[in-house]
Parts: sequence; C-alpha cells; structure tokens
Amino acid sequence: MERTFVMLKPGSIQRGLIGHIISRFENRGLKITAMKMLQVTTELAERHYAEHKEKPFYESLVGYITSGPVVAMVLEGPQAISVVRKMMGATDPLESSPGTIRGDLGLFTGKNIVHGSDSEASAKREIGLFFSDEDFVSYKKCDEEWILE
Ligand code: D4T
Repeated sequence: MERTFVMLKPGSIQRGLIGHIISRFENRGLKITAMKMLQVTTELAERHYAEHKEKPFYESLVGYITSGPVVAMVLEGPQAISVVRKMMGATDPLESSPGTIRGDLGLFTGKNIVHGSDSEASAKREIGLFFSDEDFVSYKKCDEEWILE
C-alpha cells in the first residue's frame, strides 16, 4: 500500500473543518496510520517548503503555515498519493472542480486548506519531517474487506 503525507493547514482548524476533511478521506477508504496536531515552527515550515524558497509567495506561505496549529497525518491506500491529490483539487481553489476539497472549501491559493504530497519522493521526505517510526500504528480496519480488492 502507498503512503502519503497530508496536512490540514491552519485555516482548516480555525474554520472547524478538521472532522469534515478527515471524513472525506475516511469515506474514500483511506486508512490513517499516523496523525498529530502541532504548531509548525518556522524552521519546520522552511524545511517543508524548501523547494519554494525563491518563489514570490514563499514568505506568505511560511507565514500562513505557522499562523496556527495544523493537523498532520499519513494516509495509506492504493495509489494514495494521486487519490489524495485528486480529492484535494487544483492548487488554486478557483480552478478546483466542485466536489474537491479545495474546490468546495476555499477561494484563495494562499489560503488553500489542505496539503498532500505530490510524488513518492515528496511523501517520503515530508513523512520523515513530521513523523518518526514510533508515531505509526499498525492495525487492521474491519471494513477493509469491503473496500480493498
Ligand atoms: P501544497 O504544497 O500546499 O499541497 O500545494 P500544491 O502542491 O498543490 O502547490 P504548490 O506546491 O505549487 O504550492 C505550494 C503552496 O504555495 C501556495 N501558493 C502557491 C501560493 O500561495 N501562491 C501561488 O501562486 C502558488 C502557486 C499554495 C500552496
């Protein structure tokens, strides 16, 4: 099974959307294997967004992600990385289709409310930034036989 890193950004928490967004992933059949709420430090934000360092929106990106608590999690499932990216929709909520998380729950790119890894390499790197081995719980969900083939 593939693992991906998902982060509910500060807007999700402030707007009371944690449960709603997690429900979408649960309802799809993805399995949560690690999860925590935390305040992202500037240092962690800079490491997470290192690829954007030279971009004009970098400062505001780091500012937003450190502006309040986030919920970070690892989701597991078949092709979890692309499944989550499709569920999230485009980076710009105005370009996201209705039915996607960003398309249903926001209007501005700089305040889009969820992050998901965009590749296997990013997933591995981001999971490593936010979680250690002991944060993972290994368990079987009782609905797996009704979801997985
Ligand atoms: P994240 O990383 O949040 O899942 O977003 P994406 O993977 O969909 O998009 P990205 O890496 O291109 O952008 C990272 C992050 O920067 C914000 N952003 C992006 C912004 O504030 N202004 C911009 O013009 C762009 C392109 C939103 C997401």
